[in-house]
Amino acid sequence: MAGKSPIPFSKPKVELHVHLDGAIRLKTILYYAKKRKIQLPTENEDELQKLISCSKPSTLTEVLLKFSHYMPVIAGSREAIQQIAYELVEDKANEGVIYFEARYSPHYLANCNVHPIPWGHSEGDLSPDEVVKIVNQGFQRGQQDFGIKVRSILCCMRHMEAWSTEVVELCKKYENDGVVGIDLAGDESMDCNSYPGHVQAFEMAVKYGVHRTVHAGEASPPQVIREAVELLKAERIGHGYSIIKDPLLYKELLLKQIHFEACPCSSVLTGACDPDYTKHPIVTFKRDKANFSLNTDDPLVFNSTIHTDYIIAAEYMNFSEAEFMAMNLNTARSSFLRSEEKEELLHQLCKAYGME
Ligand code: PRH
Ligand code: ZN
Repeated sequence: MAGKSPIPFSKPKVELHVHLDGAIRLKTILYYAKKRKIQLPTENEDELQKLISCSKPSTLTEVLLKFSHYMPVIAGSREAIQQIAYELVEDKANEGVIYFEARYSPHYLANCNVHPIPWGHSEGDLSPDEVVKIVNQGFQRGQQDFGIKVRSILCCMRHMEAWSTEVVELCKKYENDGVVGIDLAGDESMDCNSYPGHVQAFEMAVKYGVHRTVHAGEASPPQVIREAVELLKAERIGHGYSIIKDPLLYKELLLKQIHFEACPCSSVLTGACDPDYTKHPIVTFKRDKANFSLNTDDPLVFNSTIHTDYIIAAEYMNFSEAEFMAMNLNTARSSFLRSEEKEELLHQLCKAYGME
């Protein structure tokens, strides 16, 4: 469908919502499976692609289960973690992204998980703290080699409240080493009515001056978005599509200029939104001049690049060149960069867009 179209926007882009562990190259997974002697159901790239990626609308729960096919190959390996970080910078540079914020769970990559499929295969005792150091090194090398800017966001996981305090402490510890924010990810379609552990961690984030984004309103009702903003003090919402079902809350968040990290391709393949892109909440966001961005989320799982999402926006949502530019400027303004760095990024974009 969208894959064969020409690139609709070739100017520099900013991306705020991409998961490092959802953006790994197939080749790298196969390489480390062989190197670490971890058996995958296949050694063939195309077959692995079929196994890992979603080609038709599914559910968020099903999509998240895809990660367990390949995460055992990467998690727990210092070398693999540094390599996926480095390669993501190269891939984003090739897509014309000049600044992005990549997110991941240090606990997942350290192999502390309690996933349905046990991951095992840790190289000794890799800690979440060391994972952050290693990812930072990969990003640092990537920034030097590919000339773009990268920052990271550390994820708390909805079902693992016990990790959240450590996540916010890591955000604080590495605030001068590329970590710019905290997130809450995972399966929000599960029953998570009360989450004092996350609330406490996000309160600490406010105290520490750590920026906050929360996955909400993807597979959950608008109430979860309200909680994200009111309880967790989120400045940005990951997805947030269900907001349009609550016009009053939507109006309130429009006034507050809360940023929605929208992911077109992901939103349909997770079953969050109707496959008819012409009726997508992003169309409403654009009409209402909401503050939003376009992102890939998990390009490995959705077999996509940022161009896939921009093509969808151009073909089905009528995005013009001027609207892509305005959206990217809002995206840069809503980034978690420090103010001087944000100004520099905005300046870089304006120059590339011929606005100064
Ligand atoms: N919604 C919720 N959680 C997601 C999404 C989606 O946007 N994509 C990835 N993740 C989770 C995966 O479990 C991944 O391992 C984790 O976030 C950290 O990147
Ligand atoms: Zn996400």
